Amino acid sequence: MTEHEDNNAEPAAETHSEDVQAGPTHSGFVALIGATNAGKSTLLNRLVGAKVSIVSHKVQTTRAIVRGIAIHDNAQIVFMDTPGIFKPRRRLDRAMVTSAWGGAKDADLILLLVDSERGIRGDAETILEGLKDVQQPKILVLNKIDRVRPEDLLKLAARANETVAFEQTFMVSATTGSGCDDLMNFLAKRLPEGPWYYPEDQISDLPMRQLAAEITREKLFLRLHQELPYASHVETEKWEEKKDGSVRIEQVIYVERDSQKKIALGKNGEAIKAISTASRKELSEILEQTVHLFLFVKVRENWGDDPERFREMGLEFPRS
Ligand SMILES: Nc1nc2c(ncn2[C@@H]2O[C@H](COP(=O)(O)OP(=O)(O)OP(=O)(O)O)[C@@H](O)[C@H]2O)c(=O)[nH]1
Ligand SMILES: [Mg+2]
Repeated sequence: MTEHEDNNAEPAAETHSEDVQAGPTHSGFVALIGATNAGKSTLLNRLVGAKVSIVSHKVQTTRAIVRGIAIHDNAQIVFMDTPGIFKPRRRLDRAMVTSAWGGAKDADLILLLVDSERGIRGDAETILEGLKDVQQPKILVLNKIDRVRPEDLLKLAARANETVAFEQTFMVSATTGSGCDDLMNFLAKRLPEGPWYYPEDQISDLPMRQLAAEITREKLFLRLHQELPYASHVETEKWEEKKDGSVRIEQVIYVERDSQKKIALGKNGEAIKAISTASRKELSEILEQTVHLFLFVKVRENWGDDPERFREMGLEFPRS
């Protein structure tokens, strides 16, 4: 951090406070990587100050890179939320993990997020090892500090820093916001000087149609269990702005088998109704307009091997 401290070395006597604020802009891409469920999407939303990426208690919620844009002091920080890294089995898994590492390699800075309650084992350990070969500056972020004792945090920080040369270690709680200001202050200074990449009021690069599909997928992850969330995929098919200021949105939930369709619909359509209500409510809040949401469940065997679905999600289609 020391090489950046001279940014403050302005000739104070001649500088008005507005001039200091107007100083050089900083900008850059910051990848959030980590094991699945570490809290990457929760932290992204916290740092951006808006819901940009969906969150659930289940693993493998995020499937493709989602950019969330924050402005802090003179810096525009473009966070890249990535899918959690885990041992892939299906084609979709492989695409998700490739996308996560790709995100890291495209970033100016990498934040490794660790669930401090879970510690460094399994996937987190594999990622730590993998980070040794990544060139960019790396920052360690221990998340979920609301769930652990301080002495355990210190042990965890020491253990991670033994393996990878992290520039800094931060301890945060994405849900309470604790430690997040320090992290933002650091990032704003640490990113290189340069013009902003996005207009000032833009908070995400995800088109509304896709965010809307993601919101429905989140409700589905929260409501349905076992293999179903992983066997399903949501697409927005129709988006019609009405004269009365409301919007009609039609979405399709793709599942792989007829038996899954039955579960997604639920007894007397209860499951789909609950998903639809929850999604519509949140979409109305985000869009600030009345939303008429229509969900259809369709069986599409092997959607997980269909290149078109991957393109739709913003993922590369793995050849094998
Ligand atoms: N107690 C606590 N829970 C947290 C914190 N951050 C995230 N969580 C919870 O951890 C779970 C996973 O959060 P996500 O943000 O979806 O995790 P992720 O790393 O994006 O997961 P994937 O997209 O599946 O890789 C959710 O239930 C969050 O509410 C935190 O700081 N404290
Ligand atoms: Mg996520």
